[in-house]
Amino acid sequence: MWNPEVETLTRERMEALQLERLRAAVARVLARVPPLGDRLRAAGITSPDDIRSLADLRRLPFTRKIDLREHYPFGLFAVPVAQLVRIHGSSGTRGKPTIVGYTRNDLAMWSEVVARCLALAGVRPGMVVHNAYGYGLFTGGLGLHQGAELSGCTVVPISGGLIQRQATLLQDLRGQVLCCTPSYALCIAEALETAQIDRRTLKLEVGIFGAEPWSEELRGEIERRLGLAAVNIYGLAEIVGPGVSAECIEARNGSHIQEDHFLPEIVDPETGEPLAPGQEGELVLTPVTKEALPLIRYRTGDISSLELTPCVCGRTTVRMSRIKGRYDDMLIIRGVNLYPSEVERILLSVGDVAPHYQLVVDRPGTLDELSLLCEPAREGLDRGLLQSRLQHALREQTGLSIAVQVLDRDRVPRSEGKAVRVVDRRPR
Ligand code: DLL
Repeated sequence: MWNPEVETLTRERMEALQLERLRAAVARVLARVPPLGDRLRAAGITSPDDIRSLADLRRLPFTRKIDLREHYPFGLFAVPVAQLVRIHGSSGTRGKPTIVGYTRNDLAMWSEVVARCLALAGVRPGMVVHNAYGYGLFTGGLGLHQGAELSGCTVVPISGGLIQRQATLLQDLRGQVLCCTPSYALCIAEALETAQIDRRTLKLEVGIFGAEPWSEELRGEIERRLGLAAVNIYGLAEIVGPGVSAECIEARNGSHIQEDHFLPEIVDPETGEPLAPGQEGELVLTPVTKEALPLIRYRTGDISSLELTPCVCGRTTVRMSRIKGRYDDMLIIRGVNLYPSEVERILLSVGDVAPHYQLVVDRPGTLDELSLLCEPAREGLDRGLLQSRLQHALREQTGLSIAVQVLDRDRVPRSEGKAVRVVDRRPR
């Protein structure tokens, strides 16, 4: 454990720490972030003394991505731009990126939580970290980088791209920890196969994968092809970047949230009503120690649930379940709700299919139609048979008829960062 003192706190002591920090965050917002401070005052919160217990968190108004957009770029910052040490952005493809910023203390906190996540994943000081998350405005590259440096690892800052070089350098520099999106891990596996590099000659032990939804079935596929233990890491730029939570290598059953820094809640995505532990809904996070961007009750849009039962690893921190998808990425096809991650699960459980796929939604007439582009796992498979097996499994398990197109190998678009799983061609 990176920080056993915090990561094994009793519930009572964790909640006392959270309450103290929440009050400080509320004081900060009231004093320094006029748009959010006014909203707190309108909800009857005029001083941190109005927060008497953690239950009062529920009285506070939500913050959403739209608020960051409306006050783009610096309107919700609690410090002058000159006090920022770094600026990042969220990788949203729609419109302008969401801009976030960090003070020096924020960067130190971020490194600390990433170091905890690396220790969760079983990373030890001295290991070689091949960091293929993109460096730049995206938080993945630099976020993992600074956490791995703090952990005492040797970082190879390769970033994304130059896929064949990824394979060669992974072998030559003896990377033990691979950091990238799960979809890019598969591209690296393919590049190794193309370069005829036998994975048994590599030193890989652990993969730290996140930044996009992925299924348990994809975990199995990546582990088989790369010969490593794949661990899930979660985060978002608005809260800090990667490092909000990660799975422990012991259980790999839910991601431990760094809840002394990020207060988690699950709410009904439609009504905003709080939901009980175990219930699935939208994850809401309050980063209570951020100096530059202290958001209150930020609606992540991500669908998850919380788990408080003890974990075999000995940490006492709350765990969040694997993200099913973003609420706004949920497809509603003829009344049926469908997350792309569910399609991934079914696709990979059928077998004989490569783990690359894309869903295309169109509306040729009045009804939405969904098709699935995928590839056979290897040459020589009967594509007609594969198509009917997939269509059958998808209909059985989702209730929808999805037109499956089994393309030639390498025809489903690849990406070096987050995979594009849904192409929406519906007329707007
Ligand atoms: O993706 C931060 C990150 C970098 C996380 C590297 C993990 C590893 P954003 O670009 O702001 O930040 O995108 C955040 O990505 O709200 C989720 O929808 C999705 N996401 C991130 N991690 C996971 C994960 C980074 N492990 C958005 N599983 C989030 C599923 C994830 N979705």
